[in-house]
Amino acid sequence: MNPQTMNSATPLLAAGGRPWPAEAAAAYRRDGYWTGERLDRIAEAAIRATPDHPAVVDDHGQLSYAELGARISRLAAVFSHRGLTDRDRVILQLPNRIELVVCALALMRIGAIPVYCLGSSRERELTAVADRAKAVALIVGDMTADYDAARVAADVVEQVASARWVMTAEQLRSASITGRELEQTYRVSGTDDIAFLQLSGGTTGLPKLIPRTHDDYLYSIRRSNVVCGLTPQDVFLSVIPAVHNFPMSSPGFLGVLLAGGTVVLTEDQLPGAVFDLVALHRVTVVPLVPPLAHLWVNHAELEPDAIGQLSSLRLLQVGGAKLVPELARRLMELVPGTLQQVFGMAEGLVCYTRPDDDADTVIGTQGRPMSAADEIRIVDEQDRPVASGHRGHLLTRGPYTIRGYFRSPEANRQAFTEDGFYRTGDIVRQRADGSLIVEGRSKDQINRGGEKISAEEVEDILLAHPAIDDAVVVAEPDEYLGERSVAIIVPARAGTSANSGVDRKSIASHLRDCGVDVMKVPDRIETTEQFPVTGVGKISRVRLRTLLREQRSTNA
Ligand code: OOB
Repeated sequence: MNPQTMNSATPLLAAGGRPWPAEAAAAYRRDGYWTGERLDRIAEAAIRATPDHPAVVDDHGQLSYAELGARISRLAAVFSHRGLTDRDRVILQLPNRIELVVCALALMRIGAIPVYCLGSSRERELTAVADRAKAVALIVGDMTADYDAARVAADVVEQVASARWVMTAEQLRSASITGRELEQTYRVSGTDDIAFLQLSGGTTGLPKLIPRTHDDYLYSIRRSNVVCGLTPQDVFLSVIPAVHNFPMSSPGFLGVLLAGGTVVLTEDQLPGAVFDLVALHRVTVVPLVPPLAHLWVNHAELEPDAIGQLSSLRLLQVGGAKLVPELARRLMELVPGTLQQVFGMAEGLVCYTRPDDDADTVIGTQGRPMSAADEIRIVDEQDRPVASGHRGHLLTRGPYTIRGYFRSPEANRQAFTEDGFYRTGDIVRQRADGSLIVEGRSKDQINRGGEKISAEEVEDILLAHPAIDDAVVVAEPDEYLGERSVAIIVPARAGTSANSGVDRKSIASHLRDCGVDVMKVPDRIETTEQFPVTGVGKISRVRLRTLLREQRSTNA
């Protein structure tokens, strides 16, 4: 059939956004960062070298490398038969199960582009994302007691013109194909084109799409493997949803497949069950977000005998949100010598503390950029570099940091400098040794235990409520989550419309009715007569946060 060839049409990356300038791309190739390999071939070396070694294990079964290779080829053929082809975007909303890995790699094998969505996404986000990506299909998880994913996906197909069909995890598992059809190869675009789209945590009304190429993503994985010292003996456990960039590529399940190790995926986050899994599979690497790390130390305090179950660990990674030094210290005591802080973003840049760093660095910093080619600028409000060691806005550019979101010219003007630096929205300080300390954030976002929520997105939805005149969503500190979301609402004036139903329950059910991600429902709702404003008449989020703090301390 078709030989694998470069497609002559304009790369989708160029059509849908901003690729790296030709000069930068040539330099990244020349200097060996971009190697022209395909992401879907990431397990190829291990498939050949150790076909019988366990590749992926989940709560229901496992696949050896040979079986993984065969499953990817078979599913690629199934997809091809269903009419999927190069550059077709496919929404992928699958839990931590073997199908996620097989499906993502099978889509990429035929040049189709997975668009990773979180399990908590509901109709509103799925529709918006499918629409922006011009997705042709949705692949979703099995029906659960409280969510009928296939029905919601079918509704999305109704609403989005480009979308044609839905497949469930169950259908993926039972899809069959004949031997002859397996022989085909596929026509795919170049490795400098989009491999997949990831959702940005977002600061705008709707999530933006992050286009990652085969070349840039493979480099970030290869480099992560070096920094983290991955070997075929490593056993990696993903407790956090594997569609997040952190457990996918830092070094993540993809790094482990590249190294020929074993990936364990679980849907159970309770520390008792997770500790059992660590002991059972002799897990060596686990990425956690701070709330899960919290659960781990609490569990170990309640059940000191359980600590022995963690003896195989060599790398306990914590990232996605700020790890406070107190929790870092407790983790150091729980599993000495294993803690690694990871500060990264789906847009690119990843920083790690290194296994041989001293305790102060591991406890007190979020690590340093992983690549010598990562360019860092720390600037003031006018984009001028701050004095060394001072805090400022973090900007970054490099061989695996995107130059633009997919089809978002407006957002790109704000999120990138003219010379291609990404404005991370993080406020950092850099030590003389290059280590970064995350000190805050300038973006309007709530980091709810690693899950990012755009304040503007939730505000827009609240404003559609008939009993709400105005709404602002801000973060407030939470002992367990780090931050939680508070909506401050100006109820509609009595007489103009019903303002009786402005409590969390009615708001929560309003948001659910709108098909909003369950995670985005505000943790707390407050009402006020009017908002404090800044000198230029804008709503002051800083003042709001202070007011909330005052309110809490008077209530306490
Ligand atoms: C990771 O990626 P995203 O895209 O979900 O979120 C990125 C943002 C960063 O800009 C920063 O605001 C925050 O999450 N963040 C951290 C952090 N790690 C991420 N803030 C403080 N300390 C940290 N260690 O979250 C992500 C992607 C790859 C690797 C690790 C995390």
